Amino acid sequence: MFSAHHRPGLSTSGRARLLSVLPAGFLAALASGLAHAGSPCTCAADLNTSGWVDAADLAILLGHWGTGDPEADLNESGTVNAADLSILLGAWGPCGTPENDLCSDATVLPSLYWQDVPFCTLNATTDGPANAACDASGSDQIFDDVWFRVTSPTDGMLHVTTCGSTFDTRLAVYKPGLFGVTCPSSGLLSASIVGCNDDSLTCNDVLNSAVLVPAAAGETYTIRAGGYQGAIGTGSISVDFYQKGDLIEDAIPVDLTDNGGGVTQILSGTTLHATPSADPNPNSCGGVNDTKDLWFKVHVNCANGGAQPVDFSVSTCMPGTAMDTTLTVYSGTVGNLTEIECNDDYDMPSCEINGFNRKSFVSFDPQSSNAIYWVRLAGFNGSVGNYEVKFHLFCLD
Ligand SMILES: [Ca+2]
Ligand SMILES: [Ca+2]
Ligand SMILES: [Ca+2]
Ligand SMILES: [Ca+2]
Repeated sequence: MFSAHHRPGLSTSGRARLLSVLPAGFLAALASGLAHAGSPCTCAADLNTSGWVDAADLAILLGHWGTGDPEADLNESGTVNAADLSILLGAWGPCGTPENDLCSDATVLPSLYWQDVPFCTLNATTDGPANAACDASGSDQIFDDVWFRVTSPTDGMLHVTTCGSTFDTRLAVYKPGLFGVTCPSSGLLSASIVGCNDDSLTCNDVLNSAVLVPAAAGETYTIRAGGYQGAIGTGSISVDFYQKGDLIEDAIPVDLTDNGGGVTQILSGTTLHATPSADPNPNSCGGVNDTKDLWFKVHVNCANGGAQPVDFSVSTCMPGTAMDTTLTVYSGTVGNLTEIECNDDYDMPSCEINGFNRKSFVSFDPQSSNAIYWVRLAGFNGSVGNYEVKFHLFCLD
């Protein structure tokens, strides 16, 4: 890395001399505006990303003069011409810092389920503290960081990645600390780190980063993106919220303990924001595998130690279900599921929507008490809507 303090720039007189040798007509273009398009960096004219807009960048631009090379086509007009030159000259000198360089200036994102936001760490300063949660590859700091803030629209999970970024990123997520402080510091009044990552196998470039943390509806999370050991560059962060139960790792817990005479639990909600589980997913019924689904983690248990479960059933054939569902029950563990039962449309009047069997019912003998079953409630062929699901267990002494 160069040191900005020793970087030679052009003096005012040098710039004046430069102007005298520029192609005719550029002054008019200069007056037409200095908007920078196409890059998240405030210093897009810094073509060689040195931290300065200087003669080296000018040489690059002139070297592409008249071409459509996007590297030097600053206003994305399709041609490198006087308009691009005017942008470069207008930005002459040291680059400014990103507007979200400081945590206190974090870019506030809308409260959406899914969004991608470009960022640039060129000329960013390191204002966040090191944290043991970030310790990897000999460093626990996130260098040259930029900041975002977002409020969760839902209870569930927050998934942030820098996948696709052009450099070795690091990423952290914080939740408010004492008195609602949103920025981390070394003091007592610091935001709390809830996740940090350097390299993630979930990104095509494993030097990019990903964090998956629990989220609470209405809670504000602060996102910090930076680099490993001085790596800087451009990228995009994806900020995704998954509603409770959308991911199997965040399955909705259902305790089905029969104290005698059977036990019933009824839950309701919507799959409106549910996303498809990984495909292929074991699913022997329904139209397509890749349906928007919610997961339930059901603890099937007979309170009387001598009792045996004889019937476990799950049903969406309830008045509150207004969608074409499928239900699949699995045993096993996350990542190693075995399908036990599956149903798309059950033939019973309560399972009808507009006179057609659309809702679902599964039932089987669990064989043993104190077991975990995974229930996947999906919309047939990608449909979403409101659901009401009934879990029932009956044990026999
Ligand atoms: Ca910073
Ligand atoms: Ca990394
Ligand atoms: Ca899902
Ligand atoms: Ca169905």
